[in-house]
Amino acid sequence: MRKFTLIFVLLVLTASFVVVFLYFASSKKTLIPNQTGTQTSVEDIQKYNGVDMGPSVYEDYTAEAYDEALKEGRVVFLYFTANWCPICREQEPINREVFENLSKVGVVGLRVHILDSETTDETESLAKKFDVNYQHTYVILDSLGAVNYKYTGPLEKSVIIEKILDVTKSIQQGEDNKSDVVKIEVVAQEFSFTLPETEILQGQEIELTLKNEGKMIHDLVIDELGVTTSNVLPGESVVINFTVPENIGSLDYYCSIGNHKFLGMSGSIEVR
Ligand SMILES: [Cu+2]
Repeated sequence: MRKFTLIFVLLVLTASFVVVFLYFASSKKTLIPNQTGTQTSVEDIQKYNGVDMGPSVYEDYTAEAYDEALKEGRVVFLYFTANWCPICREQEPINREVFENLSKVGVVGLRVHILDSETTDETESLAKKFDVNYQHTYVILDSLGAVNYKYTGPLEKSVIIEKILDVTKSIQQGEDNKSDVVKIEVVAQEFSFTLPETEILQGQEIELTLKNEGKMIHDLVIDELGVTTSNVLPGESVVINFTVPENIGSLDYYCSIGNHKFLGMSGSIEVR
């Protein structure tokens, strides 16, 4: 009977050790920062390659840098940190890597010291303003200076990038809505172009879609603007963007494939 109890106790102890070991192994794993980033984030960054919102910086907080960022309507990334804190120390290279990846999105990143020897009255009052009571806290402000994201604890690189891009994206979309780009669809066939009866004005921004509804390859060239679409296969379309010059009365266009131009694929758009 005693032997049986002993074996039972040993079994329970072994099981507990296994459970405790597994718990620590798994929790340790989640704390290892993801250095590679996710596919979505990389794609998001690539989307911004064409839209240069200025360089991003990551530096120590100064009132001047902070005020200027707010005045310019920049997205502001605040990392509240303490020089004695091991988690902050681990996050620092991750934060720096984030900013290396965000070179064109114009984010101002500021390292704000709290609860340590480098804390100043200014950094302390900034922490109070955003109700930050602990180090290793992230605060992201939108272009109006409002808190868009706040988190205390370690964060993976991909998550930080995602949170920052969420804010810059909404700004970018807002700007896109403001500019009134005129969209025109031109249909190519053998052997003619069909244009909508849209009024084109000097100085206007145009987004032109060339849709090939024919059976041959076509393109569209506007010599005055140096605009040439790629070759468009039957059933496919291509989009080009250009601005109509101020000093122009018409835009001549044609298809440069074979002798299509002389078979009827040319014309002139009146500009007012
Ligand atoms: Cu053609």
